[in-house]
Amino acid sequence: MRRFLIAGNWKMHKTVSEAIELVRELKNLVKDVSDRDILICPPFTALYPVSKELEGSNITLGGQNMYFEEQGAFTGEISPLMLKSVGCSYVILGHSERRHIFGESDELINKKVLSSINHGLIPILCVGELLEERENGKTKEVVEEQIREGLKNVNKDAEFVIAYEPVWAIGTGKTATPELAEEVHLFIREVLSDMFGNEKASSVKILYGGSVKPENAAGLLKMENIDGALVGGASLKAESFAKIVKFDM
Ligand code: G2H
Repeated sequence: MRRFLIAGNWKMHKTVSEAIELVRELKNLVKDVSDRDILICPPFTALYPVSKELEGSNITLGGQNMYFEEQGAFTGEISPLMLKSVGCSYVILGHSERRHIFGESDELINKKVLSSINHGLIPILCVGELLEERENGKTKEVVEEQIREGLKNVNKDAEFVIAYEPVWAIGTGKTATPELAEEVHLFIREVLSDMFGNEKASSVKILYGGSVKPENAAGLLKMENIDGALVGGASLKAESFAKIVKFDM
């Protein structure tokens, strides 16, 4: 059985004091949740203070990105060792904003995925098609390539999470319908099965991301192959994120 994972991607939001305020409120709202995993991914500057706030809580911490090297002359980058040192157990990799605003390639993302695993972090590999690709019937082709390239040389015993985020649904208020999302999630599981075998494929969590809100979360999460959500905008308020975490099955 796969446990649900509800992850908040704060993107470039929240100063340290705002982050602490949000996390204090959230901690309290979700303190009784024990049957699903909760993750928040604040910006780098807030990770350490937030990790102190999270001590002893049921919320885990993740980074929104990292570079694949441990250290060195890479101005502006953050390494897996640094994420570990501030209490992260997950890292989001290949988010569409990294791919499309910062030009990250599948090859670079694959290096990051391998490095995160080698350093004991669980990567959340994000994949998803552009509107134009969907309209041209290329959704599966695009997603399959991102999965195969992103997970190249990944050992079958490694823990990783996939997040399907159709780019046209990110921050736009347009959510994929549960049926539409499920179709791609099922396809992703088939690709994983081909790469790693059935048993592994059925144990991998596949999250949906793209304008997930309290109003649409339950509909998406009741689909068989949707194992959680990667939430952007709605994770910036404790109340709305807590509502998504506590969706009714
Ligand atoms: C997709 C998502 C979180 P939002 O990027 O990764 O953001 O929920 O704001 O669409």
